[in-house]
Amino acid sequence: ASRYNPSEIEPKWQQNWLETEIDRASEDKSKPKFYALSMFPYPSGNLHMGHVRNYVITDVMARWRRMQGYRVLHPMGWDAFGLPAENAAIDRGIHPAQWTEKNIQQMKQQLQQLGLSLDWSREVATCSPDYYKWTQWIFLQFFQAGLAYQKESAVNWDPIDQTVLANEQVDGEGKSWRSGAKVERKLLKQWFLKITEYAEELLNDLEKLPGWPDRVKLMQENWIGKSVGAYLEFPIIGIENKIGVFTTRPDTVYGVTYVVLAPEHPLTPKVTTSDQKPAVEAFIQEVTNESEQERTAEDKPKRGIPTGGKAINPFTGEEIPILIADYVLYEYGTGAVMGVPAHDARDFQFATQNQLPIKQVIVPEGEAVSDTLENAYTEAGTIVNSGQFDGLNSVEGKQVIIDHAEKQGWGKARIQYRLRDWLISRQRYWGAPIPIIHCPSCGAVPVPDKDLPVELPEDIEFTGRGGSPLTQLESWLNVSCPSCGEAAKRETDTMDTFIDSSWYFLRYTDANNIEEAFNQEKVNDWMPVDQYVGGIEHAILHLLYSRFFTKVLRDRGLLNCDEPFQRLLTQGMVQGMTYKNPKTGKYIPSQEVNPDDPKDPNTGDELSVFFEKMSKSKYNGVDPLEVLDKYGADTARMFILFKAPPEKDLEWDSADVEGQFRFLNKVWRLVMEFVEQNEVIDQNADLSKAEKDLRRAIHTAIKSISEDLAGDYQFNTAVSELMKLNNALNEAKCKTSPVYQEGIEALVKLLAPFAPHITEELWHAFGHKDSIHQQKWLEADPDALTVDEINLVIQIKGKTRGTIPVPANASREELEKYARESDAAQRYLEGKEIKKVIVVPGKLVNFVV
Ligand code: ANZ
Ligand code: ZN
Repeated sequence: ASRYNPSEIEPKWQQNWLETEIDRASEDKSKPKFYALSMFPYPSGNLHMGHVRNYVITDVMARWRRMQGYRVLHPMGWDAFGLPAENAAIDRGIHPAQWTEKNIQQMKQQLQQLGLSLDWSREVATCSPDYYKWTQWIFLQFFQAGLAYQKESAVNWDPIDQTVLANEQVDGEGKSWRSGAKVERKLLKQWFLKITEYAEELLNDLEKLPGWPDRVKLMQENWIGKSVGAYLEFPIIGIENKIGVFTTRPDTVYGVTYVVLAPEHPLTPKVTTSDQKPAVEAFIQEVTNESEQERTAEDKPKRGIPTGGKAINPFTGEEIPILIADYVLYEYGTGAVMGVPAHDARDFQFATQNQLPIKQVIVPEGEAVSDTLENAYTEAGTIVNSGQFDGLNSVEGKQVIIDHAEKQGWGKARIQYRLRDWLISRQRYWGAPIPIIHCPSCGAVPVPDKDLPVELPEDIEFTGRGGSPLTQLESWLNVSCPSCGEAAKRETDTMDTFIDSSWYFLRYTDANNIEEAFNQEKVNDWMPVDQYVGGIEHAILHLLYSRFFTKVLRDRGLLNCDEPFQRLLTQGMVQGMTYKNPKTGKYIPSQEVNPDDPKDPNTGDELSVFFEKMSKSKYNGVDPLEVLDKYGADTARMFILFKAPPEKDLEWDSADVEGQFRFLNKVWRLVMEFVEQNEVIDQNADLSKAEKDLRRAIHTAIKSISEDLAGDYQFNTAVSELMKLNNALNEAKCKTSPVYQEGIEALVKLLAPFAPHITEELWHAFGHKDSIHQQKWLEADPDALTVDEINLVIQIKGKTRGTIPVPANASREELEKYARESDAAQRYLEGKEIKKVIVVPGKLVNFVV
């Protein structure tokens, strides 16, 4: 018989599928649609195991749905703008477009080796002008809707290279990746998208996503960060302005003993007295260079100083000091807080450090005010020391106090979100140019649709110095204003690459449209994505931005769905065996380690051995290409699917890879033996017991595998079922029966979504001319599942003495009769008196003697 040779059959079928375009999304509207989507890759040049896992998972879903009779959209593309291409240009002088194109070709070829059923006719690359024309057009949709605006915002500035740096280009010590200079913060006018306008809907609609992991929804909820409370105003002594604060605890307003401004708050210089001025200015210098993380770290002492200014608490009429402090963020709420040290942990720490008074206004129900407060009391309780509000429960008191404030003109109820507007400006070359022209008389003017795309100029020198290359190319920069015709300048910022990926799933529905971003009918036909698969690292930003885009485009009348991704699967990580020297902290490449006695080859130290996410720096990666070369794609797929449920981490284990290769070899031999003997004798008589047993095994496999796929995609148990079926066929005593043929064909069909190449080859070996991947998925026959015989256990005084086959539907009486007649009973009961007979239907009969 022929040998299973993946290196021969896999390329053959891959070629065949490409040529016959078998994976093109069908437009046959009589079929239900299924949109299966993997998060598209950044074209780094090489596929890693995380990609492989992601795409194989989606591919099984897509193939299975096709066999079930769906028309399936399963596309692929490239998230192709971004920093690495520009870094390559700076470091190696290769143009970002060339670098990217080369990587795409290489990775596409690698992807094709996996046997993925992708519709390549819809391939998109976000860096192609055909694509970013529409990215720009969509930006202008936002602009026209008032959802894109400019504002001053801080960037990382490299003072040596005179250029803006992305966060990734600033190291842990705040130094530039290239020049090593200490990075500064600099204010620049930049573009923002008003995602905050959709905060409430983005939060509420999480409820419409039962097919998303709870963990991801919770992360989004926290990111949006809704807080309910009040806006209150504190008059300032001696000047007209008031300090507005946002508080979630209006019930504590009588306990305010000071107010704090963020150092960069515009009122800071106004309230600062002349004697405090030098100290305040020095302090501002210091904190504005710190990152938000540094400023709000919980374990860090809260630093602040008085401004000398004073405010009035409108509720009490008391004079309170105004301070500035690093823990108050300018970007959140109003950039000012009312300090209530008795009831807020941060305020308590701050007041204690700065000798500010602490005044209790909430006590636990039924308790008195305590003399010394060791810590802030942050729970609910009874309001005290608060004039007319004394005695109220603090939770109910909130609204009462807000109502009072509103009546007096001191404030009102307010909802606050953590979510901030999305800063989309990047001072880089390799991104979609923001299609705006700045005119001295007209201001920011959109580039007219007919002039889109604003293409990236090609003849550019990449030095990494002197700002974005776009700011240096006069010929590109200088244009006339589309509105008045005067000399004007192009916007030189490009868009955050997260914009490109916020709508690519819409483009796939109509990827070759040159008239529109997408046709409405097509987008409404395919959307929403039925199943999205990707890494948990995108749980927040990418998914939130995509949801935001979908809602805005819906509100512009361009599509009609509220949520882009119906179901989401976040696949687990692929982990590799990792060797680390615990003394030096160094990772050791596995090739240098003897697995039976793991020692550091340099120092001789005993190594610690564990599984960790594969990464270059840990030398624990497995190259997908090596596995494909050695075993082929089908084995790699089977291993990945079998080793762990898709959402769990997966430990790479070469012995298990080998195991799957052996399994596929067994399937190959079994099927080929059948094909070569090719004698099926149709007796046309009642099925024998062996045939019935085999039929049951076949239909049990169909049922279980279908359920494993339909539920939570439990591929691992589905593969176990396939192995069981293979064993049942192997051991079957009826190899010339039509039932055996049924079983062999079922095995091949059920295996098809998992191992597409070997099954295609075997299917053709049966003599078929069409593709296995266009066959109908099998349905379990309920009749075949019924068990008609069971093994009844015979016990004497609880001890098992034998088993006998009996009809599965036998009654209690019949069971007892069969049992009494059995050899075992006859032998052990001889001459004994039976005191009691216990019958457990379906299981056993126990004689008590
Ligand atoms: C007085 C108060 C008393 C507060 C109390 C809390 C407890 P979340 O839930 O995160 O929205 N705050 C407001 N703006 C701030 C800013 N820009 N920087 C730092 N802190 C700020 O938190 C809202 C609370 O955080 C607000 O309620 C305010 O402190 C503080 F017993 O006001 B609270
Ligand atoms: Zn103009």
